[in-house]
Amino acid sequence: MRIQWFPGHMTKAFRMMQEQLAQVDCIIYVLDSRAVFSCLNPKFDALTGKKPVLYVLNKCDLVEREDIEKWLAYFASRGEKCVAADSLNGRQRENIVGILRQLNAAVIEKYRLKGAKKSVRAMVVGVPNTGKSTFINNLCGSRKTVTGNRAGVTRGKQWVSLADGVELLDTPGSLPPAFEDEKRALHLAFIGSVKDDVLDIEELAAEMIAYFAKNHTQAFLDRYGIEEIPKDIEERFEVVARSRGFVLSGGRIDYARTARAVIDDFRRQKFGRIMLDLPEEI
Ligand SMILES: Nc1nc2c(ncn2[C@@H]2O[C@H](COP(=O)(O)OP(=O)(O)OP(=O)(O)O)[C@@H](O)[C@H]2O)c(=O)[nH]1
Ligand SMILES: [Mg+2]
Repeated sequence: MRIQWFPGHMTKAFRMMQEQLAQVDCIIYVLDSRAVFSCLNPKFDALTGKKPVLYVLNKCDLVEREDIEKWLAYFASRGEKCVAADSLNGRQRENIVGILRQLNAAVIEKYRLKGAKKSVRAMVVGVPNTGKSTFINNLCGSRKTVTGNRAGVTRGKQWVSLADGVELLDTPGSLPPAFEDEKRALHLAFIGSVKDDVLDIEELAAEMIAYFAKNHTQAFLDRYGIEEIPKDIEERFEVVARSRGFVLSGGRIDYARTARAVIDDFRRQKFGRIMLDLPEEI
C-alpha cells in the first residue's frame, strides 16, 4: 500500500524547527510507544545531531510494561536518554524536569557561572499525533496547547514555560517526505499519525487484518467471535462484517463500515495492548 503525506505545512514546520534550533538547549523527541521505531523520522536527524536528546516513549499506557522495558533497554544500550510517559494520567513532571536538568547540566553550569538566570529550553518534536502537545500540557499542568486525536493538530510554534525554569517549544508533527520502508509507513497509519483522509481506509484495514493474521491472532478472533482468519481478503471482511452486523440489504457486505470498524477497534485498544514495533525486529 502506498502511503504518502507531506503537505506544505510540514516543509514550513521543518524550516521553523531549523531556525529555532539555535534558541534551544536540547530536543525532546516524542514517540508513540506502539510504534517506536516507525516514529523515528530521518528528517529529524538534522536536529538531533546537533543537540542533546531525550526520547519520550509516550502513550506507554497503551502497551505492556514488559515491552516498554525492552525499548528502554535498547535506548540505554545506545547511551541515549529515554523515558516512558503517560501524558494523559502520568505524574511525571518532577522526573522529567530532573532528567532535563541532567541532560543539560553543562549549559546550566555555564549559565550559572555567568550569573545569568536562564531557563533550559527544549524543542518538542515528533511525527503527528504522538502526543507532543498533550505531553507539554501534562508537564505544565494546564491546557496551554491544543490537542486532538488526529494527525496535524498543531500548526505553528508555541512556547510554554514550566514553573521550574524549563521552557518547551511545541512544534507541528512532521513526517518524512517519502517512506523508504512500507512497514513503518503502515504502522504510522495504523496509529493515526498519517491523516486518514489521504488513506484508502479499506486497503489500510486489509493490511491491518493481514497484521493480525500473523501477530496477536487470538485477540482478533476473540474481538469478533470467529474461529479463524480466512486467507481470502473478501472473506476476511465478510467474517468481520457478519460479526458486527455490517451487512446491507440483499446480503451485501458494507466494506467501508467494516474497514472503519477494524481501524477504530485497533485505535481504541479493542485488541488489547499491542506494540507494533519491537526492538528485536530492527
Ligand atoms: N492513551 C494516551 N493517549 C495520549 C497520550 N498522550 C496523548 N494522547 C492522545 O493522543 C492524541 C494526540 O495528542 P496531541 O497532543 O494532540 O498530539 P500531537 O503530537 O501534538 O499531534 P500533532 O500536533 O497533530 O502533531 C490525543 O487524543 C491525546 O489525548 C498518552 O500518553 N496516552
Ligand atoms: Mg500538537
